[in-house]
Amino acid sequence: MIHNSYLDNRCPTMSNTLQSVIAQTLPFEDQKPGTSGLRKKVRVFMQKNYTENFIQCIFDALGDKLKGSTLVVGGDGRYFSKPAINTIIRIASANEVSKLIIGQLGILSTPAVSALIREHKVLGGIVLTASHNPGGIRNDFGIKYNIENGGPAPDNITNSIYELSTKITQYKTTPTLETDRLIDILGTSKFNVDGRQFTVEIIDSTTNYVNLMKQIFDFNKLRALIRGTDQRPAFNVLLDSMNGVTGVYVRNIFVEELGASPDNNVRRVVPLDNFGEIHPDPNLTYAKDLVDKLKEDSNYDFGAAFDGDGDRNMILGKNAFFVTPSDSLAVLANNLECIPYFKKNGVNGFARSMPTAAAVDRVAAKLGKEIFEVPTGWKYFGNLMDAGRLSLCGEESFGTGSDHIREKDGIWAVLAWLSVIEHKQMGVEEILKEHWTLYGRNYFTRYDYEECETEGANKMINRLEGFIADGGLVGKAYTALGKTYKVAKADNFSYVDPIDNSVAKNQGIRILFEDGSRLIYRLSGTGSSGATIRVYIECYEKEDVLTDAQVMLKPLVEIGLEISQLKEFTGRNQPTVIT
Ligand code: VG1
Ligand code: CO
Repeated sequence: MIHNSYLDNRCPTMSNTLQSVIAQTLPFEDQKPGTSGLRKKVRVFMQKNYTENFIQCIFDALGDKLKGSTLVVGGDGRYFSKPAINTIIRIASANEVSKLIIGQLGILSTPAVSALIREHKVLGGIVLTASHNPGGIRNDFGIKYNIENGGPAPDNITNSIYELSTKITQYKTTPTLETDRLIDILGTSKFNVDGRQFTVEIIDSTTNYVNLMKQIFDFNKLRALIRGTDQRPAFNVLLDSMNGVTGVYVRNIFVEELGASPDNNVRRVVPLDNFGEIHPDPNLTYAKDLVDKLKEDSNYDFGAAFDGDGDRNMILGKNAFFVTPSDSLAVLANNLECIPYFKKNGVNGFARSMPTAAAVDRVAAKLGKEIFEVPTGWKYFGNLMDAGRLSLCGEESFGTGSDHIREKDGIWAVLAWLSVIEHKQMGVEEILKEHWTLYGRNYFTRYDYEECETEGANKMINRLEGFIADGGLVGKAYTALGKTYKVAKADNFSYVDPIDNSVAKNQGIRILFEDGSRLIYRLSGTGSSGATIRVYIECYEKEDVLTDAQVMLKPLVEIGLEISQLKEFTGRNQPTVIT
């Protein structure tokens, strides 16, 4: 941490007035936010006025609330973050924002931004990340707006940002506001812009978040687990930040606070602006490196990886025993009482995104809790949390979180898992087996076909929609590898928010079979080029809980390919990623 007193002298008197100006611009056609913000190649954001336009549109969408407001700004530190933040500073100052709270060097994980918005009770925040998408000059950048509850902006706001972006003709900025090294150094700088005071506060990236985790979890118990005690050996973890933003939080929480070894218990904990050229997505394909390490070294009891911006997590047990995110959610739901936060606040309902396997539904039924099924994307959980109906939720895409913030939270998920392990004094695999014995097992896999030709992908989805429209699939039986599945229902998922009654339509094609098995098809809303098709496959077994998931799901996978004719439409014989 570097404190520098010259900051106080930067703008010593209000007499040094800076003038904002109005810059002329033209709209871009492609600024429609996807599942989680606007994500494009860095070079797209680098175009003249591209970033400026989008920031101005965010501000315009906020209307009068913006004047005199405070916003949090930060991100995963990927390439182009700094110039983007400097642009935000200048445009915010000209648009009558009164203060920006910015993570030092622009570093804040997505969950940390959410926590800060809530802690300081400010209007919202801007998150600079393309999350799990690769970074660096040839890869992706992203901008996302979060609202006052700390969560991603809901559809009505992102739609209005997009509407504005198609018409924008000018933006306001303060070109003479000196941003050089401004975000590098902790401290507060005050500027006078058009006679108003404009404040930039650079904060430590981890302090607030670490304090929040300390309030939620029992750090003494977790420390004893990780360090070992006279009675018990250390529980040997390996946490992989994949060169993303969680590195700073992992070092602070796990190494400094909980006593993990900086050499043996953590890896890739220095955030890099290109993530060291890896794909910072914690799954079996892109975090294979970690999987291999755990397979090679059976001294490790536990492994976890995080994505670029720190909201995703993958949980592994000894020998890389893989926990599906759907199972992870169910296990946590079943054991929340061992976490002080829930002991204190109680447990309201649970929720999952529609494609997420229904393991948590069984826990909810047993515990007598409400369960919600929402569209893909964390923004759909926020209203339920604000209304006190939802405590824990997750997505099959390696997202897990609770109502402590309004984003999914990778570090939180690992601390929650370690709390359960400490409480039960059992390993990951044992916990899963116990869970499956009690509840049965929802086998789940997802096939991703990344960057397909858009035309073929759209045709495939259109054809499936046609089947739904004419009701042709219902009642049909499909057989593969000796197993037969009969279609009970087929639809395109639509959701009515129980709190504000807003409607989200066309959220994924669902083919539901008589025995409860499901096939789901959707197009990704986070890619930056071509079309990524996701196929989600799920079945439930009450007794047969120890078969390999890929073996168990093989017949349904074949049926899924047959119904969709995916190979024919995309020319792909294999998925890019299987999780
Ligand atoms: C994907 C996941 C979705 C997740 C979203 C953002 O969206 O499927 O569950 O909420 O990424 O995650 P899509 O539209 O590509 O399927 V992250 O870590 O980018 O904030
Ligand atoms: Co993410």
